[in-house]
Amino acid sequence: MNKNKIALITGATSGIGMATAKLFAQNNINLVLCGRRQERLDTLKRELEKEVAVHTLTFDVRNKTTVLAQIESLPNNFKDIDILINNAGNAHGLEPIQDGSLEDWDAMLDINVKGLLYVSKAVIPNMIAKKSGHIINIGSTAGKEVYPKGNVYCASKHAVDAINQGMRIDLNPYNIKIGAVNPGMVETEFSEVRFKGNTEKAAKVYHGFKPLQPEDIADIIHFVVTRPYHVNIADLVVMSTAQASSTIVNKN
Ligand code: NDP
Ligand code: 8X3
Repeated sequence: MNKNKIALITGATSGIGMATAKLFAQNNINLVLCGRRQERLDTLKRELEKEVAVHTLTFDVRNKTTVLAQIESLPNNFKDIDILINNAGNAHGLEPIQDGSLEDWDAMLDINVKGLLYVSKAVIPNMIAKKSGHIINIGSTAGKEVYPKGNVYCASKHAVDAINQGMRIDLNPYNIKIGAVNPGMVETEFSEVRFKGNTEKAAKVYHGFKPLQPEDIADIIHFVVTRPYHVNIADLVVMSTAQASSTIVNKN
């Protein structure tokens, strides 16, 4: 019998990461679930370990020492990561560049770009050693175009796009699959975080049209990881049917 694969998912406490964890569990993929909110990780672990083996790691992706130590500390039966979903990320604020906050800029670049790099740095050596593995970087349509007031968030996701391409080139000799999934608007806690807990403002983002749901993205991620090994989905953009670009959304 084939051994279950092991996936490490960052940002598993909410939205796209949580939906992906649930779908992976239904499909017999063992899980290393990461996030900062321990209670949510514990609840998810209790739910999903009825189906697969689950281990949780609590860390802030901004803290490189902790990221490396936590991933190094994985028990032997979880060390051999087959799939890395670099999903943790968020937007902070939506302001023209001249009004942007330095703290928001730091958060977006430190989490979305440097955090993704730290986690990858910890996971890649084992993939190189075994000459197999699959990394999926969650980018965004914001990594393909820039929209008004999106400035630094868009820059962080353009960086993810560049890192995705760079990883694919550099890890090519090691038979490692690298690809990005770039969603448009998905109804998660994303806008609540962007608008600093203002739920009313966040909900308005998704009014008047049917946005993507986190389960839609999980379904695509699962499709990507279940292709035959010689097939690598290198870069995928997915939007709600109502969305034509970052700024063109058919609302009624
Ligand atoms: P959510 O806010 O629902 O989830 C974000 C996840 O990232 C949470 O699990 C959160 O966990 C984790 N996270 C955030 N900051 C940190 C940190 N400093 N350290 C560790 N983990 C962190 O948003 P989404 O599910 O929508 O976002 C997931 C990814 O999808 C992000 O990269 C986002 O940019 C991208 N995306 C989202 C879109 C959308 O419209 N929703 C569209 C395109 C891309 P915790 O707080 O417990 O640490
Ligand atoms: C999240 C989608 O359009 O809010 O990456 O930037 S958007």
